[in-house]
Amino acid sequence: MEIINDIILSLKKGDAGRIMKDIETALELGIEPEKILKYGLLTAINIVGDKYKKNEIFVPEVLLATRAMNAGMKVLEPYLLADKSKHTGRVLIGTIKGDLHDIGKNLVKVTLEREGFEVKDLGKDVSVEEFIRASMDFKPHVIGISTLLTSTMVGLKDVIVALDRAGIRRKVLVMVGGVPITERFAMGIGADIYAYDAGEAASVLKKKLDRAG
Ligand code: B1M
Repeated sequence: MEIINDIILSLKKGDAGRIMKDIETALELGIEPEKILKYGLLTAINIVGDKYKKNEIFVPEVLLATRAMNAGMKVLEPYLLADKSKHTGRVLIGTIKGDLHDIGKNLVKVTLEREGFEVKDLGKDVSVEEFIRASMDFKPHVIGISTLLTSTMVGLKDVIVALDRAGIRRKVLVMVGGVPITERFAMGIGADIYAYDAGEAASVLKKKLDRAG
């Protein structure tokens, strides 16, 4: 579809103004918001990721693409959100200290909110202490920790150890995810849930919390 290609092109160019208009047009044409996200924004950011990996583009271009992604998400988000009155549970989420990647974490947040979870987002570069403090205040059913860098993976375990020391580990489920994380790694550090992507995060949490009553 032409408008989807326009969205991909605008994101690749990092044109935030253009992408907002493209998304409005796509919505006016009656394209489902989920399709705009999947075939437009996510396809485009993955293309950007591949080019970055192959050194065909560099950090400034990725930053522009990120800005466009965020601008697009701002337009799309209200259409992705469903009725928030059906609370399924409380989730505290953040990207671990040292890691500034938040696009995927934001997507997990929106997807969980869509499914009725109340989500408190601590943002990116979140320290172990911030996770513990917020857990005590917000009393989440689930703590979600994201990371995209291999160098910050160890921080996920630090949060789990600190939760244990603070005496709250058994009161919460810990979910981890992000590009370098595997099921094996997640279980190895003592997490309860590994989710490959936002959709899986929502479906696994729904099942787990239903079972917990
Ligand atoms: Co960075 N970066 N980056 N980057 N960046 C990666 C991650 C990298 C894989 C690129 C590469 O080399 N191929 C590489 C990491 C290599 C590694 O550690 N093994 C990398 C690097 C090296 C770096 C820098 C070190 C580069 C530099 O400065 N030399 C630097 C680090 C800065 C820092 O964090 N301290 C850096 C910087 C940046 C930008 C700031 C330019 C920008 C981030 C902007 C932002 O997020 N606000 C950026 C970007 C955009 C990327 C890539 C290109 C795209 C990431 C993305 O947003 N994907 C990325 C390459 C790639 O991943 N292909 C790359 C789209 C997003 C929807 O997917 O985040 O995977 P993703 O999230 C998915 C799943 O992973 C999962 O669900 C999400 C949605 O379905 N998921 C969870 C994520 N979190 C979850 C949590 C859960 C459950 C599921 O539960 C809690």
